[in-house]
This record gives sequence, structure tokens and C-alpha cells, in this order.
Amino acid sequence: MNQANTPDQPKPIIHAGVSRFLEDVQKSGILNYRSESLPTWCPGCGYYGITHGITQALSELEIPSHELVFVSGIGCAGRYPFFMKGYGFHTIHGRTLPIASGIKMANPRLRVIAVGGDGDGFAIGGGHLPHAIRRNIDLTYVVFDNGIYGLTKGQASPTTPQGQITATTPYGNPEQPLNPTMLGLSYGTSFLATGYAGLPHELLPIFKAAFSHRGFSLVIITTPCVTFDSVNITYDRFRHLWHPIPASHPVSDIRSAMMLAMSGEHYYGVMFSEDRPTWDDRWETIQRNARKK
Ligand SMILES: Cc1ncc(C[n+]2csc(CCOP(=O)(O)OP(=O)(O)O)c2C)c(N)n1
Ligand code: SF4
Repeated sequence: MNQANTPDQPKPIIHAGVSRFLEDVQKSGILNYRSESLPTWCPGCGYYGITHGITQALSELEIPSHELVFVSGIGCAGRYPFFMKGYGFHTIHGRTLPIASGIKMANPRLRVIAVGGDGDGFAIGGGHLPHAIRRNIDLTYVVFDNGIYGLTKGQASPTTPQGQITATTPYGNPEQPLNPTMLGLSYGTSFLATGYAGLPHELLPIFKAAFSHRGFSLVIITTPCVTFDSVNITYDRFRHLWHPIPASHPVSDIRSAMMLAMSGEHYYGVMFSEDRPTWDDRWETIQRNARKK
């Protein structure tokens, strides 16, 4: 029997609170930035919180989805472009930033958002970060930092703490982890913000600031991998560890930003921001000078 011939099925009962929540989600406009494909991430993965923050910011800034390009490498985070409305490019492992840079250089009118895991960005792709930063290409790079390789089932990554037991370090990780925030600041990024996926509402101002910044904006979001990490970045452990960046922090002062980055505390917010010519600005100047000769 096909569906058209089946007798009317009873409608599912939706609790009034849930129904109100669904209405609010519809009204918020965030679904305008989500594709038809539902995310395949594990229930409870921090990536849902990050997606909420990004879509909220895009919606509040009223960025049309046809101007957006989401670029990713490989990993659970790499699946991101499938779940978003806009152009998408799921590239190869670690090559997120060269592809994203090329897209922006070829069509500066596009808004390019590159995303990837800590493995994609700091291990195999680690050599590309300083160059995207020093060019100050006008794009946003969001690192979903869960301190582990999620897609390949829980191997140690460049941000796994020393001593942590993982699939590749059964007797404890012998290596010292990177400090991604210090890395971005010392390479000279013109914008750096940090956040925590377990505080999704706090991500809204962070992404709004990043998407509004002219130049390279690096956003590092700490996020739980609920399937392969039960000891380090867990909702229980991180619940009370996060503080907003103090309002008195001078955001264009690199030394103060570095002090925050080295403090060992978990801060969320915009840590550093400075207006500088972008790659496009310099390219225009070169073209003008070349025409004069
Ligand atoms: C050249 C290459 N080397 C290794 C892999 C296997 N691989 C796929 S994803 C991945 C790491 C994923 O970890 P991360 O980037 O942190 O993203 P997550 O899955 O945690 O979101 C690795 C090693 C690959 N696909 N290609
Ligand atoms: S394996 Fe980890 S990072 Fe990947 S979807 Fe599941 S919880 Fe998220």
C-alpha cells in the first residue's frame, strides 16, 4: 500500500514547551543557514553548539547565504559544509586554508568561512596557518578544537594534553600540547577570539565580531568530543572553568592578549583585534602602481 492510501496517522504529540521552542528557532532565522542534510555528528558533540553560534551570527548580520562559502578539510569538523546553506568545498586533509585563500583571492565579494579540527589545522595543515595569517586574507578560520582526532576514532592530536590516554597513546601522551591561541598571536593574526562550545550563547558576539572583521580572523573554539574523550574536554569538567575576557582588556594590545593566552585560564571573547590592510588592499595598490608605469 502506498502512503496516499494509508488511513490518517495520529499526529505526534509535541509538548507545549518544545513546540514554543521550535517556533522560536523558526523565527530566529538560523535555519535559513542550514541545508536539508541533518548533521551526522554524535548526539552531544560540541559541534552542534558551534553551529548554533555561527548560524545565529550570520542571521543577525543578515549575510545572504549565496555570498557564503564554507571550506573544510577532513575530519568530523570537515563535514561542516554539507550541513550549511551556501557554497561549500570539502577539500583534502589539511588544505583548508590554501583553498579558502584561493577562493577569496579569485572572488573577493564572497564571504569565506574555513572550518576544521585541531588535527586538520595544527598537524597536517599546520604549515599553512602562518602564511594565511601573514597575508591577512579577509576570511574567517574557525578551529573546532576537541584535542583529539574524532573521525579516525580517538588518536592524539597536537592539542591533546601530555599524559592523556588515547588510541595512539595507550600509556599516556608523551608530547607537550600546542597552545593554539599563542600560536595565532605569535604568527601575527589581525584578529583572534576564543570560545567554548558548551556555552553556545556566548559564541554569538564572538562570531559576529569575527565575521565583521576585515582581514584574517582566527576563532578557536574548545569543544567536547563526547565519544572519544571522557577525561579532558568534558562538559562536567569544563562547566565552571570558563570566564569572559575582562572588559578592561585592551583588545588591540598584543602583549595583553599574549598574557591572557599564556595565563592557563580559559577565557572566551575577542582577545585581539587590529585594523590592517588586507591582502586585497595591497593587491589593489600594486595594480594601481603597475597601471601608472
Ligand atoms: C592525507 C591524510 N592523512 C590522514 C588522513 C586520516 N584522517 C582523516 S581525519 C583525520 C584527523 C581528524 O581529526 P581533526 O582534524 O582534529 O578533526 P575531528 O575529526 O576531530 O573533527 C585523519 C588523521 C586522511 N584522511 N588524509
Ligand atoms: S566522534 Fe567526536 S568530534 Fe566526531 S562527531 Fe562524534 S563527538 Fe563529535
